[in-house]
Formats: sequence, C-alpha cells, structure tokens
Amino acid sequence: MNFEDRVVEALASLGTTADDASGPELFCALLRATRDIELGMRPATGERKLYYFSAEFLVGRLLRANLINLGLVDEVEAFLAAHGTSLAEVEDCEPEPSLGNGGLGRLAACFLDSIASLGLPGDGVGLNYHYGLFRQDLSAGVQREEPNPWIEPESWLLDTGRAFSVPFGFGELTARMYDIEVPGYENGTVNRLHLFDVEDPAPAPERGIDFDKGDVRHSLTSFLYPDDSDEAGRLLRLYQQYFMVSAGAQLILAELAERGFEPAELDRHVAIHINDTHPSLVIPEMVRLLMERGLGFEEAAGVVERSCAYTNHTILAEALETWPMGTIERVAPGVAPIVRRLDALARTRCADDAVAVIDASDVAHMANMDVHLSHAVNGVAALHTQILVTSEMRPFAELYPHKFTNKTNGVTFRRWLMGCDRPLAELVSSAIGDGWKRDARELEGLLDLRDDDAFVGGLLDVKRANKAALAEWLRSSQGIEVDPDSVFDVQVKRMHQYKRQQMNALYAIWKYLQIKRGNVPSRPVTMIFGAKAAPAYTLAKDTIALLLALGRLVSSDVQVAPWLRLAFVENYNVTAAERLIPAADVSEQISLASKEASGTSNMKFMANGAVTLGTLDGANVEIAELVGRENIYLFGRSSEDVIGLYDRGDYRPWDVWGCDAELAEVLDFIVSPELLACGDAECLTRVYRDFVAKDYFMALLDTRDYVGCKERCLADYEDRGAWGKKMLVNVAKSGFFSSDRTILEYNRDVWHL
Ligand code: 26Q
Repeated sequence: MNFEDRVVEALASLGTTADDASGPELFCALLRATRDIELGMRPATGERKLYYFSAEFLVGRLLRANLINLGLVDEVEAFLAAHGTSLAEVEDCEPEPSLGNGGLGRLAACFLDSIASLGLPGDGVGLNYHYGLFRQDLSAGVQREEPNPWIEPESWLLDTGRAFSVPFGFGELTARMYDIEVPGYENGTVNRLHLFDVEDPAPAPERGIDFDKGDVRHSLTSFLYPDDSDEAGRLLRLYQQYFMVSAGAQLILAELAERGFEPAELDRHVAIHINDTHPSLVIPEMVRLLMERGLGFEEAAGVVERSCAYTNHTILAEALETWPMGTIERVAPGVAPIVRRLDALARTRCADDAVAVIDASDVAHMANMDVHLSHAVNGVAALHTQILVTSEMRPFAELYPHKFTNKTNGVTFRRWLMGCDRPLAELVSSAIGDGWKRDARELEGLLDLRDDDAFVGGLLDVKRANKAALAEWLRSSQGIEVDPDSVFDVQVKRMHQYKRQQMNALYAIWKYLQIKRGNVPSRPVTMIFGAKAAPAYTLAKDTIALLLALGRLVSSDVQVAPWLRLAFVENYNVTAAERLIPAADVSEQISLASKEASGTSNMKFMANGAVTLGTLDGANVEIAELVGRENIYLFGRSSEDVIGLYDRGDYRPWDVWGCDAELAEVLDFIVSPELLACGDAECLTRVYRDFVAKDYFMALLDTRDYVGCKERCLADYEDRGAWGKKMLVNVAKSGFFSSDRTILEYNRDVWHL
C-alpha cells in the first residue's frame, strides 16, 4: 500500500477524511502511516551492535524528520496541499518530546539519526520521562517551571511488551520497554531508541514541578533530572540511573543470547557507549550480570572494559558526578560491592589516589571508573580533548595514552538544514546538486560560487525571508514584534554563567547608553535570547530576569526602541531552535575560553549561513580554522590565559570595575532606578553584586573586547555583498560538522561495528 492510501485508511479509522480532518487528526493519521511503514523495515546488522546509553535524547518533533528519511516529504506536501493544508501546519499539532536538557541530549539524537543513516547497527537506551524537562513560563518577569506532559494517547512510543526486573535496595521494580523507531536516510534501515519506564507512572503534579520524590515506584520516570538541590532529588537521580542501566544491560544480554552468543563473547559482539557519567553504573551492573552467568570477576571486568567507551562533555569540576558509596549501597546494593572491587582493580594498575574510583571519604568518582573500565575515552572537540589530556585528566592520559581520542561533535544536516531551512537547502541543491544530502562535505562546492552575485544575492534573499517568517512566528505565538530588516543577533542555549549571557546583557546596556547619547547604529539591532535555567540555579534565573527587564526598558524608551530590541523567546526547545537558527545573522558563541566543551548550535548556525561571533572555545576553534579569520568574529582571552588565571587565582573583577570607568557605568546601570523600575530588584542586585565581587566566569575580563568586536561585526554587516560571501563560506565549510562524519570516526576508532 502506498503512503497516501495508508494515511487515508488511518483517517477513515479515525472516522474522518482528508478534507474534514482537524490538524490533530491529520497528525495522528500521518504518525500511524509513518510508523506502519517503519515497522516493516529492517534493523541494520553487523559483527557488533552498539548500545548508546544516555540519560537524555532530545529528539525534537519526529514527523518531519521521519518523512525526510523515508523520502516522503514531497508526496506528503502534495497530498496535504490538495486538501488545503501543509506539513508545517500539521506538524504544529505534534508535541515535542521533552527528553533532554540541551547539547548532550540533542547530540545523542543527532547520533541516532546518523547511525541509522549510515546503516550501522546501533540502538539508543534511555528513560521515558513523562513530564520531561520543565516548560518555562516567563509571564511573571522571572522563570517559573511547569510540567511538560508530552505523551498523548497516540504517540511515537511503541509498547514492546518487553520488561526487565531491576533489583533496588527497597525491592524489585519492573522496567517496561517502549521503543521509538529511528529510520535511516533513504536506506531502508530502522534502528530503535529504547526508553524504559515504570509500570504505573505518577500523574503530573497539580502546579509547578514539585512532587513526591520519595515515591520512587511511581515517580522514577516523572521528570528529567529532578532538582539536584536536595537529598531526595539526588537519590531519585541515582534510582533513575540504575533503573536505566540495569534494564539496558539485561536487554543487551538477552539480545546477545538471541543472536546465539555466549555472555563471555560480549566484547566481540557488543559496543556499549556511555554518554557522560549518567549511565556509568552500566559498568558494575554488567560485571554483576556476567558474574551471575558464571564469569569470574577478572574475566567479567575484562570483557566489560573491552565493550565500553566513554564520552566526557565537560571540564566544569562541579558537573563531574560523584556518589557516596553509602548511597549506592542503599539504592543499588547489588552493584556496590562490584564498585569496590573495581576500585581495588584500578589500584593495582595505579597507586595514585588522584585516579582512584573511590576516594578517602568513601565517595565514588564516576568519570574515574569510566576511564579505568572503558577501552576508549573521548572529548567532544579538539580543544576540549587537548585540555582533558594535558590538564583535567592528565594522570589518566599518562596511564592510558592509547585510550584517549578526540571526536569533534557534529549535527545531522537532515534536521538542521534540509528540515529546518528548506529554502536554503533548495537554493544549495540548485547550485551544486543533491550530493551534499548524503555527504555534507560536498557543500564545499559552493566555494566556486563566491563571485556569483546572483547566488550570493539568493543567499541574502533566503535569509531575509527566514527572518520575516521568524518575525511572524514571534508575533503570533509570543506577542513579540521584531523588524526583519534589523540585524538578528541570536544567543540561544542553556542559561549558565560560563556561557556568559550576562556579558551579552552588558553589551545591550552599553548600546542603550550609546543610543541615548545620540550614537545611533546604521541599522536597528534585534538581540534575541532563548534559555532555560536549572530550577535551583539562582544566578542563572537572575540573568533571565535581567534580560527581561532590559527588554522592557528598551522597548518602552521612545528614543531607543527604533534602534534596539531585546526579544526573550519563552521555553526555548528544539522546535524553537528550528525557527530561530535559519533566521540568524549573527551566532553568539561567547563562552569563557576553555569552558564550553564543544557547542553544537554553533555548527547549526554556521550551516544556516549565520556568522559566528565568539571566543576561541570548544568547536569554535575548528570553525575558525575552516572559515578563516575574515569569516568569523573572534574576541577574548585564550584558553591558556584563562587556565593560567584560574591556576594563579589572580582574576579580580573589582579591579576591572575600578580601572575602567566606561565599564563601571555600564555595570552600575544594572541597579539604576531606570532598570529597577522594569525588573525585580532582588534579582538585579544579585547579578550586580556577583559581577563586581565574584564573576567566577570572568565576563568582565572580555567585555571590552566583546563590545568592540560586535561593533565591527555590525558595521561589516552593512556591506551586504561582502556579508553574503561570509555567509557562503560558512555554509560551504559547515559539512565537516555533519554528525555522519563524527559517527564514521567513532565507528572507525571506537566501536568497530
Ligand atoms: C549532573 C549532575 C547532577 C545533575 C545534573 C547533571 C548534568 C545534567 C546535564 C550534567 C550535565 C548535563 C549536560 C551537559 C551538556 O549538555 N553538555 C554539553 O554537551 C554538548 C555535547 O557534547 C557540548 O557541545 C556542550 O559544550 C556541553 O556543554
């Protein structure tokens, strides 16, 4: 049966027709038809099968992504057009699965797409959070968190009927397995994302995201990373982690047996990937299960070490996970003794306490266990891996030099160019053909069109149209008015001090004061922000309040409003990113050098023709090498300088404040009567005090350089022809950042599928 017939049949079973169906009914019919096709497709096979363990899979809406990979978009668009609607309208009825925080979770989703598209055998293993990450509400001028229920009666989740029993300290808990199909791009392959869930999930809290964290049997899968600030929340995180890895490890051994292999052959037929430390307990759990199946401890540990690989995503010390052994004993008594034996094993390899699995306070260091018990360890961009090897994990890199490798992140161009920016994709294909859809490096062919004014003009036209589309969406969905002829300067990412949204706020204040003095820019500037703050991260929430207050001040000032606008997009998520990124002129990537492991939105912006304004941090370093100095705006201290400042402990923000009168004026404006009238005084005062007294992530160190660099960038924007060429070079060079390239490297060097 062809696709259209399947859709018509699904509509009939809903009691409607294509002409009468509502948006949700059309979505439901398309979902069913898509799933039916995928159920008839076959998973990739190979010598080894990969299981990618991750606490997050930020997959985004799935209808369009699935249709792209099945090669059905044009057919569906034609069908919907014949019935008076469009894919864009129908997909607006799809709730976005809320299964990740940000970069790490979205990376896992891009990887699943690439693994399937390359025809490699690999499934994801994670958790089915019902209320996901919270939904952000900004109506009160500060962030409030609401549950984000996304699972509807008809969804992409398929009940597999499979279940595993997880042995907790309090007793057994059943993990039911739900699958989301992951089709490859036009290759007939379908892999799976396995999401484990409790049998009897708790209902959503009435208001906010407070819930009974002690009710583990029902609330284990309620939220992603329930608040880390109290003991009950931390405990629940460990329950989640063990639930995911125990069920996942049992699935692996069951499938190994189904394929006709012995447990002792695990490493020859299975690759286990540990995405950050959240799934690290898979190591002792797999050792435990192998011992149950008759292997000795040493043999089991060897098999596990040869199967596992670990990716580190951060060098922020506070983000490295540790667990008191007492907590592990209470939550998962079966693995605690194994963790102790693994610690003893590691100590036979190296006596240095710095690399121990369990420290003198009886606390387990998950990353340390991962490095000892994996055969490969990687960072996520060249600079990040270099910092791991030479400083953060130096003793480990000396002990196991062969284990460390770099795997620079990537993003799937199916979603992040073909899906979100169809006009650009079509323009590109009209110039260089379709080959880039299979091999993104072919985008380099665009370099030949650098002097083709018609093509460069086409790029500028597509951007202008995307900006108009974004302006319309912001108006209709959030009541935000922006001018598509202004420069769109975009910073969207999780709110964190190291990412330095607060430094961008200082630019806004500086610009406001300039305009007040009559120094108006040659063209209006629209600063667009989107960011969620962790619920217990006060300073991050305060920075949101600062940006909202500035937005209010600027738009209510008749002198400034024509020239400057601050738009804060509520509830930034994958769907919002798909609208924002194609419309960006300037991509803000301004983290303190050495702190952003890679960044991945930087890659998406680049592929969509935005020009990066950033520090030499994470993958920005590689972007700069690819596009050359004239096609990127770089500022700020180097990572070496910053690491030196931390080592010597001699950064003092109050010195900067004391020596730079202009900067002091900008800073003091945070607590000026004008701004206090527009926002919460307590929040603004806290941000101000932190800047002057602490500024742990050194925003003031780079502010002057940042302001100057952004001004140069905005001035250059006025030479539209030259700017169009910068856009072209960025798109042309972005192919390196395809997650297909990243996955081919993982497979070649780590997984050997
Ligand atoms: C840890 C302990 C307790 C509670 C929460 C956590 C926690 C939760 C989420 C720690 C880390 C995360 C997420 C990290 C993350 O998204 N890192 C980003 O990963 C991207 C993909 O590699 C990189 O591009 C980004 O640079 C990095 O910040």
